[in-house]
Amino acid sequence: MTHPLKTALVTGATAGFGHAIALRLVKEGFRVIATGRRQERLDALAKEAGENLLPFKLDVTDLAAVKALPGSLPEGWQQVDVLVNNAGLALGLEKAWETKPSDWEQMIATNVTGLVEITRALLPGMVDRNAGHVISLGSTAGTYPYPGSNVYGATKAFVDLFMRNLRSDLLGKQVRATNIAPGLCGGSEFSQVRLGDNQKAAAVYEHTKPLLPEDIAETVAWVLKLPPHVNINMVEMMPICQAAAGLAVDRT
Ligand code: NDP
Ligand code: 8X3
Repeated sequence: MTHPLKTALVTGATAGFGHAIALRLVKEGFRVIATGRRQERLDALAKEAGENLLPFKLDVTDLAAVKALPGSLPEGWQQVDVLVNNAGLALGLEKAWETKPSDWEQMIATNVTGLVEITRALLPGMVDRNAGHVISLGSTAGTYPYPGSNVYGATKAFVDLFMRNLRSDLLGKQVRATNIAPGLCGGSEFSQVRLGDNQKAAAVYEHTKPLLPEDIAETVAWVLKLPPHVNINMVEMMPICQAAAGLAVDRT
């Protein structure tokens, strides 16, 4: 059965960008499948958003659960028109040779493997219906290197080219693909997760006015709202207090 409202599935909707995107899309008139690992957060979000939001526990690194989509969704929610690949994380800021192998593995499993497998699960339906939109959260870290970004930045560079390559495969189809690549953004749990320390996380945003999750949600709403013949391939966004500030030279 098709539903008059479009359905969006947002990964990582229990915090930060995903939470703001899920709420914004409900406001924009979508039915939203909000996913993440923390059930109590999903339940709270469902209470806040009302009947057009379905909380659905999903760990994107659980490949059996990801591959079971969309058939594992409740009846009436299986036609996903918009996929927002937002779930992701950075772990640590150590130099490459000092990092924990498990941190690299988790970033790759979440930001790369989870993202491509959920896309593989939901894209065929969009192609069959010849309508849909895949939006992924990349990062400025996928374009500009910085010390300690090593595998995190590389996963986001992967997202950029994966989305561009999707566009190539989708040529001739009415399915859109967009990479949204923000820079410094506060108001989420990103730095707590990365640094494992609330004080260190707060210091990242000291004396700055970073982007906020609502700015990302606004951008998602904008790319979705454009006429169907318009595809935004990539959006790179930074707060005004941030810029790429040149190459470094070792003068020791
Ligand atoms: P948060 O840490 O606030 O949110 C991350 C979300 O991802 C949470 O909802 C978390 O939910 C979910 N998540 C993490 N691992 C998994 C998993 N294995 N399965 C399902 N969900 C998972 O971070 P942000 O909102 O800041 O980041 C969102 C995205 O934007 C990420 O991809 C990040 O890399 C990217 N980004 C962030 C920037 C920033 O400065 N904040 C800038 C540029 C890009 P749960 O723990 O409940 O599973
Ligand atoms: C998050 C932005 O600069 O911390 O992707 O890598 S940054």
